[in-house]
This record gives sequence, C-alpha cells and structure tokens, in this order.
Amino acid sequence: MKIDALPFALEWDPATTALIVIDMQRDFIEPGGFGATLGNDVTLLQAIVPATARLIAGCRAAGIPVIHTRECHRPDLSDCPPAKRLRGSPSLRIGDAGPMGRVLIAGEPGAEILPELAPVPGEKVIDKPGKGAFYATDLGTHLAGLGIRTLIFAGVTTEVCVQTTMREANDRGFDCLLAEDATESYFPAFKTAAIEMIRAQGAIVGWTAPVATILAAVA
Ligand code: TIU
Repeated sequence: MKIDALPFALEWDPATTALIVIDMQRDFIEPGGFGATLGNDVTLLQAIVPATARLIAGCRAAGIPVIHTRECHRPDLSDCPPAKRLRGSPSLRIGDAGPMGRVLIAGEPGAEILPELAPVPGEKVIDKPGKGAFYATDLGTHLAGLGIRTLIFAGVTTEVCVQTTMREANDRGFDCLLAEDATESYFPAFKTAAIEMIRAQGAIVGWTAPVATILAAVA
C-alpha cells in the first residue's frame, strides 16, 4: 500500500506499522509545567490535540498499535543528568514543586498524558529520560517483538523529542512518517524547518503527510 506523503509516496503495510505519540503531557501543553518553566508559550501546542486524537482513533480502529511516550524522571532524579537539570535559568528546575506537582517527575500530575489523548488499556506507555524515545528505554525491543517496520509519529515538540526519536528510528531501519498537523513546536519556524529537513534529500530522515491523508490510507 502507498500513502500520498512527501517527498514521495511511502510504501507501507498496516500490519507492520505502529503509531508513536510523543510526550503529549500536561508538563508541555498546560501552563505551570516544564515547557512553561523554560519560558515557552505552551498554548500554541494545544491546537494539535483534536487532530492527534483523530489520528489515534483511526489507528486504533485499524488495529495499528498505539505507543505513547512521556518524558519524565524518577522521583529520586537518579535518571536525570545534572547537566539537564542545572542547565539554563528555568523558573523551576526538574524535580522542583510546581502547580502540577514536581516538574517532569513520573507519577506527578504534570507528567500525565492529556486526558483527551490518554492511553487505553493494553497500549504501551514508555517513560523516557531523554529527548529520544529509544535512549534508556525498551522501545526497540518492543517494536522488534511486534515486527514493526514503519512508524507514524505525532506529538511534541517537533524539533526536539519528535525529531530526535525519528532520527533514532531512521538509524534503526524504520521508515518514519510524521503527521504534519499532529505535531507542534513552541517555535513555528522550527516546526517548518524540521519538517523540511526530515523530508529533504529524498526523505533523508522520513516522510510527512497531513492527518487526513494518513487516516484515508489507514481506513
Ligand atoms: N523543550 C522542548 O521543546 N521539548 C522538550 O523539552 N521535550 C519534548 O520535546 N518532548
């Protein structure tokens, strides 16, 4: 089968495809969380929630596995490098107490996935300490167990955790497709640039397509 993607049609098989939804957590999308502590306008990210929900629903209906990731750290911060926690001058550092609990800590309200996009029973949820979802997680083993060869990507932020994970996946031999309107950045110019650099040079990192195009192919 083919998806009408850019820079050219993507050949794929729904039986060996999974959807990865990256870090659609309150900490990145609601005021008072990690994204806001870094000085970002988090409201920009809220716009992709409906399209992301449609993509998740369409994949579920087609039997395509949905995998969710959460960027977060253990309460004792043993998996948070000091270089990450101490960098810059955020209003609150990772592990500090904020309005949604301790910033970017597993089990705290801010680390939870938005209720509209919440995993359903049986869906894999991967807590990751890095920007890439393969680093220090069992994602690679999980995908190998499922026989997955193609990955559809959604989530935030486009040029940070989404692009890092796509690059990791590309090096591991997966064909990667980014859902253009189910991903967002705090910096619109970075989203545009990330999408262009992903599909440049003959899909050097992967493909991109709108959610409606992906859903038409999945249905
Ligand atoms: N800051 C930023 O743009 N992103 C992150 O820190 N993590 C993710 O992208 N999930």
